[in-house]
Amino acid sequence: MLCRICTYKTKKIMSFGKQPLANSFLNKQDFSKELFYEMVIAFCQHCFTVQLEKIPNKRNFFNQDYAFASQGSSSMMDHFQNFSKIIKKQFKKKHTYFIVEIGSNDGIFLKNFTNDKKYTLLGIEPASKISQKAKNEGINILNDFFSYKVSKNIKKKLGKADLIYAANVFSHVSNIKSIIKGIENLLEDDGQFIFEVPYLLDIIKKNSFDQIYNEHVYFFSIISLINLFKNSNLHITKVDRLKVHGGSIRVYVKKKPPLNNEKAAISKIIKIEKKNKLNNFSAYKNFRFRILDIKEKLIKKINHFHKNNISISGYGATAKSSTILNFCGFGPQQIKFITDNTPAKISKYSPGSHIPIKSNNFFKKNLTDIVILFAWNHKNEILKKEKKLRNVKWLVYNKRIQLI
Ligand code: JHZ
Repeated sequence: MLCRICTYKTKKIMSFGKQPLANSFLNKQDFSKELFYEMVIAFCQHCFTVQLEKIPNKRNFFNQDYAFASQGSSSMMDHFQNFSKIIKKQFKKKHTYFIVEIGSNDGIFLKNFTNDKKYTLLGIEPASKISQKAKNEGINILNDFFSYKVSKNIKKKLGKADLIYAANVFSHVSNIKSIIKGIENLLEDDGQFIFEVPYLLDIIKKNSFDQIYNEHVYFFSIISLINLFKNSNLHITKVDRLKVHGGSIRVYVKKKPPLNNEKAAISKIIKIEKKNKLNNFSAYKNFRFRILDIKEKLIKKINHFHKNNISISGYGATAKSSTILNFCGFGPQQIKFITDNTPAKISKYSPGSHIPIKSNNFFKKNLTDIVILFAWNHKNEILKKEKKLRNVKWLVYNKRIQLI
């Protein structure tokens, strides 16, 4: 395929076989209508972007029925509240500030600004049901996808934005150039575009290949992001590494080029990326090898448990679990159920693998010998919450298959 960023021919890394839409939880009667596609990742040797090959149309999944709700995790609530404090400290000079969030989900970030009139808020969120929670908090929500066209309408009605924020959204959109054009158009000259995405270096180092699913079109390194912004009037001025989602980056983008000290800090990160060969196909060839190795070991382990009547459930019906379950071919024979605290997921079935999703109450009443921690990125929060369950063995699988 041709690279979506620079149009050079990409090199295939590997296929994960037929995969469903990661967040499309189903009712039994819809099993036969389920949509599958072949999930392939590729690397561009010219701009160094890792990306999915063909993906289904985003309107098939980022729609009114989209199930993921950010406020299901208290540590993520803390994360966004802490970031809002950083922004509030910066926003001291003017009387009013206009904050736009692309992909505002249930309002987890914007709700931190609602009690101060100096902030004008706008969330842009195509998942209308999930966005209702934000609307209930009085946040102005536009149920649409952000694009250049949408940016023009917003600018006309509300003016230019001081902050455009996008958490776990920027790597989700294949038409990323329209997003960048829209940001350039909507952003104040001294404004900032700040985004957070899972960091490719962490994915490679921690072997967290289950971050690969239909919603994540791109897997960014700083080297690739520099190439992405090259043809725009936007510049990366700062990068923070974050612990969330197994390792993410928060990238600060401005209309002004970075200062010398900012440039030096970015160069340091690029040096680390080059040391880890993120600009070289060899890193991805090794990644593929490790993924296939874990797959084989995980299948062996789960089949061993199954044969020996050791019962298994899952914790967190994450988007990530969809990749693992369908890649390994697991179903309700091996994994009895997955527990999740999201009302829109409970009583439905997992995409492709058709494992029942159950409440936390059900989980506690039907404890299994082994619990696969599909929400491994929330490990501390979950183990703390469930610390009374002494006989349960938690299984994690990315780098090494381990019982904890
Ligand atoms: P979590 C989603 O991925 C999709 P997922 C998306 N593409 C993305 O980029 C990331 O988020 C940011 C549940 N849970 O955060 C809630 C409990 O049941 O790993 C969630 O369904 N009990 C936008 O789905 C799931 O686990 C708990 O105590 O991989 C966690 O999903 C906790 C803490 C969570 O994201």
